[in-house]
Amino acid sequence: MAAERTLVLVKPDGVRHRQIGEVLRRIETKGYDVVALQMLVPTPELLEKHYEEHVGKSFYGVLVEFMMSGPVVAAVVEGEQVIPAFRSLAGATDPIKAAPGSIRGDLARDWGTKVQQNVVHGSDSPESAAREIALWFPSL
Ligand code: RTP
Ligand code: MG
Repeated sequence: MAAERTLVLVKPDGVRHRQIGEVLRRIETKGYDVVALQMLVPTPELLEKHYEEHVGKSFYGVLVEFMMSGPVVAAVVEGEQVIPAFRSLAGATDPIKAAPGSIRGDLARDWGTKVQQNVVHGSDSPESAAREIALWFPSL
């Protein structure tokens, strides 16, 4: 099967807790390639496009505020079935429910009422991946 690409974000909580290397290590150990990488504080405009499916939901404001609370590391990761594989590495959205062994299950620190502080983002479909990679890496 052909290689595919996904967009991974290490969210501000992961950067703050010095987990960039640990997240990238898990990706590389699994056999995937990091093919593009950058660190930035996202703008509201970028986040509105990135999270277009969530605009208007009750948690949207809290999510955007959190995502702008510090730098984010954005990576394009490549390999066979990397979109579902990274979702599996990341674990469930809610860090409380994320299994031990997963990135969120092992690394999330600011859990409790803060579901949004779940260390990483990963694209959820080939369509989302293409859209998100074009947003975060327009030169690719
Ligand atoms: P992601 O997009 O970050 O990979 O996470 P996901 O697919 O597992 O979750 P999704 O439903 O797309 O939600 C996007 C992010 O919004 C935050 N969130 N907060 N009820 C809440 O307060 C709530 N629900 C979701 C999380 O940061 C989630 O990752
Ligand atoms: Mg999502």
